[in-house]
Amino acid sequence: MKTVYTCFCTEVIHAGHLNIIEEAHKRGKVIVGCLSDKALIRYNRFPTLDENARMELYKKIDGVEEVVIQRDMMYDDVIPALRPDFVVHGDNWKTGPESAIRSHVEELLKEYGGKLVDVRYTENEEVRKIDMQLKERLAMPEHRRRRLRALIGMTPIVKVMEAHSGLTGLIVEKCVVENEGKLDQFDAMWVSSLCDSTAKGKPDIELVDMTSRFRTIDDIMEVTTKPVIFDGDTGGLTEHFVYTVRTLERMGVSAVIIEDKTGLKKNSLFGTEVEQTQASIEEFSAKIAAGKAACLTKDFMIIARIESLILEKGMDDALARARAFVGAGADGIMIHSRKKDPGEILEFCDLFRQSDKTTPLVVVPSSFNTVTEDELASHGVNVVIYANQLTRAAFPAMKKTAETILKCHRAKEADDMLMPINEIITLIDEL
Ligand code: SPV
Ligand code: MG
Repeated sequence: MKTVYTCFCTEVIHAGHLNIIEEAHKRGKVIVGCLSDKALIRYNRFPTLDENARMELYKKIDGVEEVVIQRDMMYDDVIPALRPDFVVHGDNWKTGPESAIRSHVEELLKEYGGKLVDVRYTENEEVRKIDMQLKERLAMPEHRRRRLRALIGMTPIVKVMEAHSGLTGLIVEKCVVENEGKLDQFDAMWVSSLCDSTAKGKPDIELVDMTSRFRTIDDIMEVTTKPVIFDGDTGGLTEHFVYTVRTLERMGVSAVIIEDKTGLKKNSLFGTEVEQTQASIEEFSAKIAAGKAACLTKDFMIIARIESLILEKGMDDALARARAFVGAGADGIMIHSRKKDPGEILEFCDLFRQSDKTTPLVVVPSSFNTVTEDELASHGVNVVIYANQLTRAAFPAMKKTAETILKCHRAKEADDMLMPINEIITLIDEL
């Protein structure tokens, strides 16, 4: 009896999957691989049913002989171990980043004469609707909010990219790349005060009010499913912060990061070039504790951001604050620096981890940008935030286009630098 392998990620079995099983069954004994949660989040949607529940679902399909877990998105674990005569997959993986997986599977099969069967992808109204419903489920506040904590437990480092509008949110949501034989994507979005303010042509001094900041979050959430981390600046008055926490939590935001500054906040990347005052440990601890007391779920995180290194107050001060803020209930610590060298950040992480192995650590490598995700993870960092790169990419491109049109008295010369019109009009999916 020949063996046929097919890998599933789905949480709902529809006509497309049944067709694949039928095609597989014609060729022999069917083994379904359930792609593990850890592998799934690197290139597909976050599962709302975990791998155990999905395995149970697949076992119930008629014609399925066996269900195994597949931990490697590239099939390196399952194919050499099972040596199936056939691998069956929908032909949708012939294009886009997934084609890298298909090519790799072909190579693996070639080694012992196994065959790849591409089954025509089922496109119909039912399949489209199910797909849409699964996506919508992830966007619901309950599902979205809890995913940041889940991701911290699932992946060596959670990768977060800034978003300040529906469009930038879509870029973070949909960008999947193939690199070094693997697929990858961002895990979550950062609603930066710097970028939100800059998009409105305003300075980053807590001038853009909370109602407007919430509106930005809503624009992003409307068109995405990934978790959101909100840059809450200083958190404002404690009496106001508790309301902010409630609103963010209800919206489905996963975390707010507040920084231990007081008075007129300026952007940290100015460092000591501008007047900035750090809040006392007692004052900031009280704000964290009040915020935690206002939370209605265990999912929502309040992360304390420490400005001691930015304000040149030293490592001991940063560590003392970190311990105090965790003691006050902070669900994570963000440590910031504007040095080009990541040395002081890595030193902080190593020292912090000596006595605290579990509290999530967050860093924002805007200045110390040579440091890699692997390096950060090896020093105990759990979340990396790319805080402003999309804004900084768009601004020079827009400026150059405006200048080119002014110089040429027409748009033709600028057009060569631009996205084609037919791409922009199809960029946004319609319901
Ligand atoms: C932001 O993105 O607004 C931040 C990070 O707070 S930083 O600009 O580095 O202070
Ligand atoms: Mg900020």
